[in-house]
Parts: sequence; C-alpha cells; structure tokens
Amino acid sequence: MENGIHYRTCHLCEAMCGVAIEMRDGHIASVRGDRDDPFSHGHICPKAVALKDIHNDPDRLTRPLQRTAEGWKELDWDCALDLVARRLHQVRTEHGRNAVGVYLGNPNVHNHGALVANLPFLRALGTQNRFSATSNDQLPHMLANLEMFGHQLLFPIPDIDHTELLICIGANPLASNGSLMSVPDLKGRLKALKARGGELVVIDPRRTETARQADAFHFIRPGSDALLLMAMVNVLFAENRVDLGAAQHWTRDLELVRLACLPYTPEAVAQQTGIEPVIIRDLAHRLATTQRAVLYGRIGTSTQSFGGLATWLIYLLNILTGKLDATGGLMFTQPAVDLVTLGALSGQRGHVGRRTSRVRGLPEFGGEYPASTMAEEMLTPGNGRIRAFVTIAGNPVLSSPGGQRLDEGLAQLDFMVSIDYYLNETTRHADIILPPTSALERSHYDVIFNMLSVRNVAKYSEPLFQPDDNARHDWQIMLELAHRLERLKRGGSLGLRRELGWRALKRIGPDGLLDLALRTGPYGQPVGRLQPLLQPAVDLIEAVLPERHPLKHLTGLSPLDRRWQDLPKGLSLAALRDQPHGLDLGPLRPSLPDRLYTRDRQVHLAPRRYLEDLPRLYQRLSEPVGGHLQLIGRRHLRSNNSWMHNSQRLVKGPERCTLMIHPRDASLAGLANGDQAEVTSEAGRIVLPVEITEDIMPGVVSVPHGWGHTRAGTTQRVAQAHAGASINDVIRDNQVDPVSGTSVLNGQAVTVTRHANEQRRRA
Ligand SMILES: Nc1nc2c(c(=O)[nH]1)N[C@H]1C(S)=C(S)[C@@H](COP(=O)(O)OP(=O)(O)OC[C@H]3O[C@@H](n4cnc5c(=O)[nH]c(N)nc54)[C@H](O)[C@@H]3O)O[C@H]1N2
Ligand SMILES: Nc1nc2c(c(=O)[nH]1)N[C@H]1C(S)=C(S)[C@@H](COP(=O)(O)OP(=O)(O)OC[C@H]3O[C@@H](n4cnc5c(=O)[nH]c(N)nc54)[C@H](O)[C@@H]3O)O[C@H]1N2
Ligand code: SF4
Ligand SMILES: [Mo]
Repeated sequence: MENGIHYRTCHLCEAMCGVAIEMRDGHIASVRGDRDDPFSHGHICPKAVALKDIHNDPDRLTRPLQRTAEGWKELDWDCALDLVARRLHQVRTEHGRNAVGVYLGNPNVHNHGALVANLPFLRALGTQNRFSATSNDQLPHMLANLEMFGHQLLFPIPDIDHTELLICIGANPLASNGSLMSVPDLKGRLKALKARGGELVVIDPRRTETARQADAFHFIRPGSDALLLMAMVNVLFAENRVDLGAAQHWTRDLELVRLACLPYTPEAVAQQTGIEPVIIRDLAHRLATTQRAVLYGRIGTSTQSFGGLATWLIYLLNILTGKLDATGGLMFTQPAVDLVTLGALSGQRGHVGRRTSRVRGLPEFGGEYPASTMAEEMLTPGNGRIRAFVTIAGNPVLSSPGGQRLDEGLAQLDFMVSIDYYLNETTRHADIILPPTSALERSHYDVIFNMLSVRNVAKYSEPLFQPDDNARHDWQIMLELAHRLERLKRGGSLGLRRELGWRALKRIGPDGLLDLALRTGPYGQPVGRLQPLLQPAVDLIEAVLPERHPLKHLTGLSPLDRRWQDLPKGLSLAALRDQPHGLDLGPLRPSLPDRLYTRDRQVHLAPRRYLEDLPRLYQRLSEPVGGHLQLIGRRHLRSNNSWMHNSQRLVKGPERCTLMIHPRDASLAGLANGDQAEVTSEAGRIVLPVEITEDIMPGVVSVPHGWGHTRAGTTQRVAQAHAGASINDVIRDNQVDPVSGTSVLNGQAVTVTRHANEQRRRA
C-alpha cells in the first residue's frame, strides 16, 4: 500500500473498532483509532496496535510445514495441499468418513473468507465429527434463539445506547469489549448511560472492571445464576408485575412459566446464590419498573453447569418485563448481509439432538458435537474413532477443557493438519501446517459481528498488504482442499459442470460473494440489467455449494425478502468501497413478530427442553453450599484467548496469569502473596502465582484461559517467556450442561494448596 493513512476494521474482538493505519515505505508507522468511523468514533483498545505485531511477528509461519524425522520441513503449496487431501481421503476410505474430525476455532468468525469456505470444506470432509468453539462459548444463546425464536442465529442484542438500566450478569465487557453485543467504546457508552440518568448493575463472582463502573454490584456463587433468575421470575408473578407489553400478542406458554417458578422464592435461593432476598426482589422490581431496561448475560452464565437454563431465563425475564424488541431493551439487528434470512431460506434455522456422539451420547447442535467430547472420541477404541484431525484457526489444547487428554488424543492420531499461522500447543501435533495470509493481507467484512451489533452498520476494509504469490488465504486453502477431496471422492474427476463450478467459486471468492449478498440483502442495490450476464456464473457456483448453503439463495440476484421494502437501498461492494470509514445504517428497530421463525410465529416461553432440566435445578436448591473452592475464568483487555501472547507490547507488565483468591481462602490454604499455588482436579494440576484480593468472592478462585505456553515444541518465543499455566488443564471435560452440551468452564471444584517447592524455599 502507498504511503498515507488506510482505514480498516480491527478484527481481533467483537467490537469492530475502526482503525487508521499509517503506512510509510511499506511499513506500518502507526495504528490509531479512526475518528470518522461512525460506529467507534475513534475508540480503540491496546490490542489494536498488536495488529502490527502479529503481521510483523518473526514467529508467524508463512510457508506450509511438514513434520519429518529431521524436524519441520517447508513444502510448496501444491505439494502440501495434494498430500493433505490424499491422507484425509485415505483415512476416510479405510475407516469411514467419521474417522476424520474437525475443529473450527474462534478466528473463523472474524474472517468472511473463512466463513464462505467453511461449509464447502466441511461438506467435502463429510464427517459428523465436527467441533467448534461454539460449545465452549455461546451455544446456550443459540439454543435459546432456536427454541424461543425459531432460528439459531436470531440473537437478541442489548440496545445499550437507549437503555436506562443495564443489568450485566456473567459478562465483563470492560475487559472483553462486549460479546453478543458488538460495542466499541463501552466505557464511553456507559458514561452516556449515566449522563442520561441510567444505571448499571453487575452480578458476578468477581468484582470486575465492569463492576467498578457499576451503581450496584452483587457477588453471586458460580453456577447458581439459574436460581437467582428463577427467583426473579417468581417475584414478578407473585407480585403481579408480569407485563409483556406488545409481546403478549406473540408469545405462548406463559402459564407454564408461572408454574415452573413456584418453588424458587427469593428466600429459597438466597443461600445457594449468596444474594439476599431483598436484593433479588429489588432486581426484579427495577427490571419491571424501568421502562427502558435490559438484562444481559454472557460467558459466566453460558459456560457453566446451568448454562442452558440461565440463558433461557435471561431471555425470559426480558420478555416478562416487556423488554424484548423494545427500545432500550433486547432487540434484533437488521444487518446488510442477513444470515438469518439466508439461513431460513435454505432451511437452515438450526437443529439440536438429531444424533448423539459415539462415546458419551452427547447431542449435536447445528451439526456439531460438544468440544468436551473431542478427546474421548480420539482415545476410545471402536468403530468411528477419530483417527485424523483438522484444526482451522483453533488452539483447543489450551482452549478446551481437559487439555492434557486432548494432547494425548492428538498425539496418537494417524494424521493431523492445521490451518494456522503459529506453531503452538495444538498445531505442534500436526503432520502438516498450512499457514494462511495475515489478516492485514486480506480484505475484511464482519458478516457475524454486524449481526450482533448495537447499531446496524456496514464496513468493508481493503487488504493493507498485497500477499506474495506464494501465500494463500484461509478461504483459498479450504476451497483447494475441498476441491481436491471432492475429486478424490468421485474417483479423480468431477465432470465438466462441477469442475467449472469449483473454478468459478475460487475465482469469484469471498468478495464476489459478499457483493452478491449485499446486493440481494436488506439494503441492496440489485444487479438489475446485468442479471442475465451474471446468472450463468452464479448457477455454476451454486452447483458446487452444499445443498443448504445460505449463498444458494443469491440466485435470484434481487432482494430476497419483501419485509425489507421500506429500508434504504443502494448497498454493494462498490458502494462500501466508497465509504472507507464505514456506513451507519441506523439504530436497532422493533421487528417482531415479523422476524420470528417459529412455525406458529410466536415466541415460545417454555420450551420442553428447559422444563425437562428443572428437576436438576430443584435438586441444586438442597445441595450443600461451600465445602470446596470453585474455579472461574477471566479475561484481560491486553489478551485475546490463546493466541496473542506473542506480542511483547501486550504481555509486558505485571504477570497476568495468576490465581485470584480471597484472603480468607488464601489463609486457609496457607498462601501468602508471592507464593505459587498448586491447583488440582482429576483432570490435572497447574502451578501459578497467587494474587490475594477481596475482589473475588470467598469460596471462588479465578484463572484466565489461553495461557500455559510451556509445552515442548512450540515456536512462539515471546509467549514462552510469559508462559503462565492453562486453566483448561484442570477443567474436566466430563462436565457439560446437559441441556446444551456446553462445557462447564466456570464453577468446577478444585483444590488449592501451596506449591511444595515454594514451601521448601520459604522454609
Ligand atoms: N477455561 C476457559 N476456556 C475457554 C474460554 C473461557 O472463558 N474459559 N473461552 C472459550 C471461548 S469463548 C472461545 S471463543 C475459545 C477460543 O478458543 P479457540 O477457538 O481455540 O481459539 P483461539 O484460542 O483464539 O486460537 C486461535 C487460533 O487461531 C490462529 N489464528 C488466528 N488468526 C487466524 C487466522 O486468521 N487464520 C487462521 N487459520 N488461524 C488463525 C491462532 O494462531 C490460534 O492458533 O476459547 C474457549 N475456552
Ligand atoms: N480482551 C479480551 N477480549 C475478548 C476475549 C479475550 O480473550 N480477551 N475473548 C473474546 C471472546 S472469544 C468472547 S466469547 C468474549 C467473552 O466476553 P465476556 O463474557 O464479557 O467475557 P469474560 O470477561 O470472560 O466475562 C465473564 C464473566 O463471568 C463471570 N463468571 C464466571 N462464572 C460465573 C457464574 O457462574 N455466574 C456469573 N454470574 N458470572 C460468572 C466472570 O467472573 C467474568 O467476569 O470476549 C471476547 N473479547
Ligand atoms: S476493542 Fe476489539 S476491535 Fe476494538 S481495537 Fe480492541 S481488539 Fe480491536
Ligand atoms: Mo468466544
């Protein structure tokens, strides 16, 4: 790129901040916030500068690598892609298609190219053994979307800019910058909330960065949220405060909810939750009586033993108090690329429990099994055992529970390939690593996060650097592999039409498809008179897309949904290119019941799946409280899951991978500041420095995830020097929320002692 300022969206987290990158002589001179970005108004966080560090990182891989007896050897692309396709094909012909497993990691959703290529690649693999970060993350939300609104992708988003009360439970957006709530500059938005007289309430086992900004903060015992939320529902009914507002016309099964909540009075749940009945009543009253209010929950309420119920109850409380689809409440977006509509048109609203996993019988969701079952599917002998594995932008050894078992499973595979640009804890097990271009070498459009955003926005970023001829994008790697696998499946040749289809798909690529999706979307500029010319190409591409690929519905090349008639039009890729700072498409607008996808066009308040889990919740009421320490996670502004610890700029400063523990518990364990603690469970053992603080609830300890860069054979040098320990080495993979199959990443019992070596040293 030429000298000067180039504008982009930062793709690192969900907030979609606009960055202004100054280029000088082919190098990045500076990264700043883009003041003219209509969504982020110049806000960035410290990670934005790491965009430069990742791009320039000498440890970042740029050529395919093959493991050999003499160590890693570079391969050329064709050779590597042929080899991978051949080996995968071999495993599936010898052992059946389910003998190949695949894990899709978090960065896929920050990459529109990868999203376009994921489905054709998965179809070419043809395996049912699919896994992703979803089951360590937002699965309970997707389940509630599906069960209550009829579509797994119809996420309700807090209308934070117009609310007067935000109750935040199990989320720390000041560190995470928001999740299922794309919201650049949360701090600024909270300031504005307060300036208009609004309030923030935080409920969390730790007094977090977000809690420090709150008007009220309450500790809650990990995993007890469903009880608190049930009690709030109970209060609403008991005091006649249920008022659905407009929703009364499009909701059903209110009576079932009334019955379900009867046992859960504030008094009944007080001990389990650690929250006083007066406070529970007050929370319910405030939500009911504040006209513009929203209850928002994330990782802490979703990746825990009652993740399914808690997430359902969060949605439910918003509905019972008239906040769903209401300004300042929980609303739906209308993104320019509307995957909700595209999915529905292709019969892809989502599904759950159509089949169960081989070893533990856990339910699939959207065609994926829970990540918690990956290791045992590799390690348990029998028909259908996973013998070959593919990871795409994921580091499950650090990010999935039972990290050590996963290490074991990956180590004994017949074949493994990783599409990733680091040789890290997971990819070190691969036979072949295929490194894609860096994010700054590709264009960017947020297909997913525009769907989750607190305003409707759209922005396209050009590549900042031209990749060299010897580089491949994620989408190119996946489509090349898919094309080869399909050929092998059909005995080596595909026939003319399919062959042309693959070539057309690879030629048009994600940006071409993005253009079509924008044009046929809610704000689209139809292709008009060019349609007859384009149609044959679109037909060819269609022929090679999986049966139910959402993009199949671009065929018409004209707007897909008549409900979009009154939205402003004119969007296309060219139109976005003309707006390098991005476009504001307006605030969230009420859209129910039109946007519902349930058969009866009603919101289902009491899906059976949740009611069936209530006996387990009821049992929890009488379980003994305390007795063991509960482990929870945390995030830090300068870190991002497992893969950004190789930037010196981000890891410098005080050690972040510490065990937070309350002074009472520290003294019980004989721990003093400066000590090393040993945390153990049946899954394993980690050692890390203690940080004694009253900010954590007694009975609870906290460790951030994504650390533990101590395993042999990785090449991230900065990360190794700031290794930390991996929380997922002590989190068991045998605990999942039975409703959704989500991993229990928060609230598991652990034992904490002083590390023996340390004891000796001090003595
Ligand atoms: N205990 C505990 N565990 C957790 C969580 C928790 O709160 N507590 N959080 C969970 C959540 S929410 C998530 S989303 C997961 C995330 O866990 P994963 O899905 O495993 O993702 P990351 O840890 O972010 O690892 C990303 C990988 O992708 C690579 N990568 C980065 N960018 C690209 C790219 O553009 N292309 C390709 N091909 N590779 C790329 C990186 O090198 C790295 O290897 O962790 C989960 N694990
Ligand atoms: N800086 C940074 N930003 C990130 C990421 C990152 O790693 N670093 N990861 C990104 C990803 S992939 C995601 S999914 C989002 C996640 O975004 P958030 O959900 O906001 O992430 P966390 O900071 O993990 O917040 C979870 C909170 O839940 C609390 N908690 C734990 N257990 C319980 C419980 O049982 N009940 C309640 N009520 N609370 C509990 C924790 O103390 C913590 O404060 O962040 C994204 N943004
Ligand atoms: S908040 Fe997220 S999107 Fe914004 S600059 Fe930081 S990492 Fe990038
Ligand atoms: Mo996540």
